[in-house]
Amino acid sequence: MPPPAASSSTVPAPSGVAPAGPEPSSRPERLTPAAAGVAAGAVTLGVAELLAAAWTSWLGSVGTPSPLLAVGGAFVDRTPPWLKDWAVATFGTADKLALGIGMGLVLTLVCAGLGVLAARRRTAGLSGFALVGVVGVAAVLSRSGAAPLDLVPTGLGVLAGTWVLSELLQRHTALTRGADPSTGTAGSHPSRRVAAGSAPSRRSLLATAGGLTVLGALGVVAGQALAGAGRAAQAVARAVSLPAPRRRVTVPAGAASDVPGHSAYLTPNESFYRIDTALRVPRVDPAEWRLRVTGLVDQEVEITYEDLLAEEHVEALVTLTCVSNQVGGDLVGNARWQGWPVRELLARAGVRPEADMVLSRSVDGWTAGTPLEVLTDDRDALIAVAMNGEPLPPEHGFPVRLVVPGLYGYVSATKWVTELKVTRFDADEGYWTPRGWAERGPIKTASRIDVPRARDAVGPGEVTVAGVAWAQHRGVTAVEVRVDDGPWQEAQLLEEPSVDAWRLWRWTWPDATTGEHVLSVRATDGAGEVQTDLPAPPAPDGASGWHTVRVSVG
Ligand SMILES: Nc1nc2c(c(=O)[nH]1)N[C@H]1C(S)=C(S)[C@@H](COP(=O)(O)O)O[C@H]1N2
Ligand SMILES: [Mo]
Repeated sequence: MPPPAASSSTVPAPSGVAPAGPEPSSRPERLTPAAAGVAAGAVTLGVAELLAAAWTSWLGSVGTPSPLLAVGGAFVDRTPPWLKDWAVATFGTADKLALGIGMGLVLTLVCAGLGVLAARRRTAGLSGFALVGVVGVAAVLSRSGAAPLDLVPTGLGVLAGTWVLSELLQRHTALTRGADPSTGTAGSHPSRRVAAGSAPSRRSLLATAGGLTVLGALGVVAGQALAGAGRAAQAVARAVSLPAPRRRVTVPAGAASDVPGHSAYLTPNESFYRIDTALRVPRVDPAEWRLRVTGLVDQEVEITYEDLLAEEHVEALVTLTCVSNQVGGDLVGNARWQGWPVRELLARAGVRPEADMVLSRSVDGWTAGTPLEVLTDDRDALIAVAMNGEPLPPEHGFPVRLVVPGLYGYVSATKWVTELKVTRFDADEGYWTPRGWAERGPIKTASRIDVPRARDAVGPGEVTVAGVAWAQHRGVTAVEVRVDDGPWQEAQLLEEPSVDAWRLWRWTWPDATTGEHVLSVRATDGAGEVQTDLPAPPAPDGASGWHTVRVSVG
């Protein structure tokens, strides 16, 4: 509805001159209720997160009593592929931090809005606030491993927050009325009443709300820190002593490169990419850990960590790749893994002939659906306990994960694995499949230029170009580089100790001429198949296309 013509009396003041009339908006009237709403939200979360830390650390809750982590986790579970793509492309492995900041902003706005609503219509506002609490409780109860007791932290937090909100608003109302006893007098702008009558009390009310907000935020930070510190997984991980593998692998010197900026053949554990849906790294005590083989088997089998360490282990060089990796991206890493072949455990259980898939499940309920044949053929599909000679780091799956050569991580590389359900593709599906990702995820042949990097200044003259190429389980038999639209030139391949791992390559650009140039790369796999130039986004089954780098020479 258009404003009545009379409202044009609020002529904007010339810049630098304060308006002469009443304050231009009812902002001060809304500020206090909004601040009260934010304070109530902060107190809710502060109380809930502190209690959740106690639940996790001392009550040993295996669910997600933290409402922030539960809501965040539920959100992650419902992320459509385009959003996951965008988030990974934009934030990379900082996607969890970005999610946290986004949730903080949304919650602040919602709480501020509910505060304003509650100042006008108390019941509606407080009910809205409680409703947000119910969403939190529902999220907590929906997480894997949730027990009824897990709702207590969020429930008590919401009670505390609702009380704070109604208490602050009551004072706010008292102020508003107290400033002008003739409430409802026409012509007296409400904000003016307050501003004129009780600026100091308003200020102290705002200060109280601000103080409560800070306290609440501190509670959240302390809660997260305490929950983290209460986890012993890291210490335990360091204490584990690994058995000697039956077969060891060594990396020949000829597989690695000394070109500055070139990928290391083995990616150090600290810099290995991490992708998972776990907002907090699961804590798994190896003494409690079990791996169960269930489903279409002759007999169910359950093994302990000790049992697993007593089996004959092998080592294997396997390059993991995330299906979300963009062309030229870095969601790929190579490691020396140690573990027990999956096929030996499956053989012990006796797989029924009608089975064609293994649904592996992690302690936090995440699942991957892996074709049975890649777990039973002669490749090194491992129940892995070590990465580059160290027990698995907690964020890479301690104590036990799966590593399967040739498949993207989302259909194979289950971290914190606790169950292998032998099943069928037409009966079960992995976590990402109903979310828009392909049922099967063999890794596409790919190559990447590491140096020079985009927009590096190089040359003129001789320029070293170097990078990696991967076609897991098929191997890389050729890499070619091209300058602008020139002919493809054969790159020098470094040694390939395993077809399951990436291969480093380099090429000397003999005569780089001044100006802008585009370098392109493509690989050929062990079957003689040349990497496709057809560009495809990561969803649904992995990106494709040639990696190009624009450099300026001179
Ligand atoms: N439990 C669990 N395991 C998981 C995932 C997960 O979300 N949860 N993500 C998978 C995906 S998508 C990838 S790419 C690899 C990444 O393994 P990394 O973090 O050790 O590099 O782990 C896989 N294993
Ligand atoms: Mo992934």
